[in-house]
Order: sequence, then C-alpha cells, then structure tokens
Amino acid sequence: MAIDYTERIPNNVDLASSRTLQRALEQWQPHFLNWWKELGPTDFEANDVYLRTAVSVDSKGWANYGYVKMPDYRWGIFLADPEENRTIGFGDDFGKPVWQQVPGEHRSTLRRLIVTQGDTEPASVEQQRLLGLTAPSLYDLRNLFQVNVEEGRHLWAMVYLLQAYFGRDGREEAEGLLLRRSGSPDNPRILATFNEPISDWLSMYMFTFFTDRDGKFQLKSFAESSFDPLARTCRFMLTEEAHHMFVGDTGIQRVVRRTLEVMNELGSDDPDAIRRAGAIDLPTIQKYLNFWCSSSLDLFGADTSSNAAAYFANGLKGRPDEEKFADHSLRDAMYDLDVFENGAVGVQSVSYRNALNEVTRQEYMKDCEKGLARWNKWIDRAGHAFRLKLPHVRFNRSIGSWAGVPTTPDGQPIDQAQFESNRDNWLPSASDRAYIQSLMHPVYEPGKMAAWIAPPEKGIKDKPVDYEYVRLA
Ligand code: BYC
Repeated sequence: MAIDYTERIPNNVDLASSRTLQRALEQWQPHFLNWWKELGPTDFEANDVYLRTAVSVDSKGWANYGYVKMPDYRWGIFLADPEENRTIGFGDDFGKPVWQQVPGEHRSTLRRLIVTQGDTEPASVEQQRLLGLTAPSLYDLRNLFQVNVEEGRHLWAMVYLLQAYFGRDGREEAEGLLLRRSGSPDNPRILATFNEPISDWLSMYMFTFFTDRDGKFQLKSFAESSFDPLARTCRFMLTEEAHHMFVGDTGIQRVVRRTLEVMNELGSDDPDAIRRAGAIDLPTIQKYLNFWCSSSLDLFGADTSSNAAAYFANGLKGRPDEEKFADHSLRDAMYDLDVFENGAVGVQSVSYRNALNEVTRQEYMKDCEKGLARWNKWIDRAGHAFRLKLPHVRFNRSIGSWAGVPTTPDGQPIDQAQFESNRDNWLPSASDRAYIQSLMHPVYEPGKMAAWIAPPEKGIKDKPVDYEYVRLA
C-alpha cells in the first residue's frame, strides 16, 4: 500500500479506517513534537536540511531527497508489504500461520521487547543532541540530522505497535518512551549504552558503527517474528538503518585516512607529534573502538539466557536471517560457551536455545570485522604496521558471565590490579577524552573539513561534497 502523505500522520497502514487508533496517535503526536523540540538536535530547527524522506516502502522508490526543516519532517508509520501466507519460521510452532494479533500468553513479553527496542530510538537522539554545534563539516551535520529524524521515525514505528496492539498498557508505554531520559539518574533509558554521553564526533562514528549495528542484528531478529506487524515494521526500519552504519563506517575511515596523511607529512607515528598536528593518533582510535565495541556487545544480553530461549521457542524473536540455518527448532542442539572458571577460561556445553544471545553476538563480531578489514587496508596501503583490532568479547563487559571479569583486550583473564594499571592504555583516558574534545569545533563552510578528518569520497545522492547540505543563513 502506498504511503498517504495527505494525512496528518503519513502512513501505509490505512490509519483512516481505524478512528480510535488514529485519535490515539494524534494525541501522542504533539507530545512527540514537544519532546523533539526539547531533546532533539539543539539550535537547528529553523534551518533547511537536505534530507531523505520515505515515499514508498519498496526497494526502489522509497527515498525522496529535498530541503526540509527538521520539525516539519513527515514522521509516520510505514510497514514493509505483507508476505502472503507467511508462516512461522522457527521455534515450537514452526510452519503454523504467523499472527496478525498478539496472543494473550505472549502479550507482556512482546510489549517489553517492543518497549526496549523503542526506548533506544529517542535515547540515541538525546545522546547526540549537542553534536550539531561541533560538526566537522556541513556534510556530517546533515548526516547527523538524517540519522536523528530516522531514529525519531523508528520511535513512531514502535509506538504504532504499542498503540495498535496493546490497548491501554500500550498507550501508557508510548508516553513512557517520551519520559525516560538518556543519562538521567532518576529515570534513565533502559539499556546501559544508551545512557553513555556522545559528546564528540569520534564517539558518534563509533556509536553508529557499533551500536547501530546491534540495532541491525536486533531488528533482523524481530524481522523473523511470528507477530507479523512487528516483523513488517522491522523489515522497513532495516532499510533506514543501513545509512546509520554507513555514517559510522565511513566516518571512522575518514578519521583514519586523515591520520595517515598527517603521519605521512610528519614521517612519524609518534602520537604526540600527530596530536600536535591536530589529528587523532591510531592508538587513541583503538581505545575508542575498544570502549564502544565492548559496550555494544552488552546489548546482546547475557550469554546464557532463559529469556532468549523462551523468545525463540515461542516464535517471538528469531535469529538474524533464520532461513540460512538448517535447524529451525534447536530443541536438542548444544553450544560450547566460554566461561570463567577458577580464574581461567573454561568451556561449558549449554542448550543452544539458551545460548542464542551469544550466537547472535558472535555473528555481530564477524560483521564488525568487515569494517576493520577496510580501515586496515588504508593503513596497510600507507605502509604502516599498526592494525586496528576488535576487542575480545570477554573484554570490559558489564552483562553476562564475563561481566566484571578483568581481561586484556585479547580476552585473557588478568587480575584487577593489572587491569587498572593498563586501563588508560586500553580505554579512553581522561586526557584522551580532553584531547578529542579539544578538536570539536564546527566547520560550516560548504566543502571544508575539520583538520582531524578527511573529506568523504563522494557527496549525498548525486550532490558534490561542497553542496550546501544545511542552509545556515
Ligand atoms: N543493559 O536474559 P538476558 C538500536 C537485562 S539497538 C541493561 O540476557 P534478554 C539502536 C535484561 O533486561 C537495538 N540491562 O536478557 C541503535 C534482563 O533483565 P530482567 C535495541 C540488560 O532479554 C542505535 C537481564 O539483564 N533493541 O536499535 O535475553 C541507535 C537478563 O538478561 C542488558 C533491542 O535491544 C543491557 N545491555 O536480552 C538507535 C531489542 N542486557 O528480565 C537504536 C529488544 C540484558 O532480569 N531487547 N539486560 O529484569 C531484547 O531483545 C532484549 O531485551 C536484550 C536482552 C537482547 C536487550
């Protein structure tokens, strides 16, 4: 069904035919806009931004580019087209028809999952709220705002599900999504990573590379759900998510390229000399990478989880790309899990269903590796031996059996004192953070870049890099 933009809430779910739902969403809409004004990107409300807006949900024609003022962005409800006769693809009810309504027995679990997913979307907008004040270029400023408006739309996606399928509880949860605050001591966002401040652009690129990639994997798991409206919503969200990871992937690549240029000009890899030249030395990039990767690994949940097993058994949440696996029931399968035993790494065989968070986490690491291989190719071509590395899944964890176990970035258990004496070599130190912060000054002249980042290889859509992506006048 085509997206109807004549409606107050653009949608492709025939909202007009359900007056009660339409009214509920129209009541929520001004609350969302107030939240956006208060906690969305600061200072740029009146500026034209070159944004894409969804015009249809098919793979070809869904993006339309043009200048929009952010508060006028057409947030709405877009579901991927239904798949005829879709059946459940995993778990105990494999092969039965998918659900168009929420089964009573899964209501509270599904609501909790949708709320957890929904909570991350406004959280990320809040985390990135001040970054527009220090963008390294107009191109980056525009990308930030593109990501922000789409996270806003992803919130709409979850709020639609809550309002349409969960009655009064759903309406209350929809309000709650606008009330929690990233980083608030009293009413924080649900998952820890979404309470971390993102006050510099290196963190922004790390977040969009690592944390948005968790989003990709979680959305892919929901895209398999037996609750068909959730699956369809997530399938469409995934098309938007790809751009967010692109921002992170190319952002880090551009920082690395600029560092290599400076290393080449100086004929040195001395971090102090590189910093004096205004670029970011590779060891500091590695520390930011260690921090954001390990924090994002926590988002997959505990490595053995009866919750994950139940989500799978009941058909609520599958594995990303479930069809690529041979066994969709996993009733008897086992998984060998690394555990911490007597101060060393041991192996425990657990039911595969219970290990599903870990299975997805390992797939995620493989996906992250591809980015590192690309960045390392730049370093290699520039003739340097340094290589960026993913930290081990055991490093610096706060969730799961490795939570609080001190290890090296390679995952070898060590004692706490050793960890503490190396902490500043492995994770951003106060002085690293102060240095990165000192680089954060806005560069708003079309085509110009901050001194610590290389220009992108091309512009947005078919526009040149020096296009006026945000009109500041
Ligand atoms: N922080 O059995 P477990 C995105 C809790 S990102 C705090 O492993 P489960 C985006 C857990 O709630 C994708 N608490 O839990 C990216 C549980 O609590 P209870 C977001 C945590 O359910 C960038 C207990 O620990 N989407 O879209 O298997 C920008 C036991 O854990 C954490 C989703 O997360 C944590 N990290 O797995 C914008 C999908 N981890 O029950 C957007 C929805 C676990 O003991 N969420 N706990 O009180 C889920 O599927 C699951 O809730 C989780 C956790 C995978 C997160």
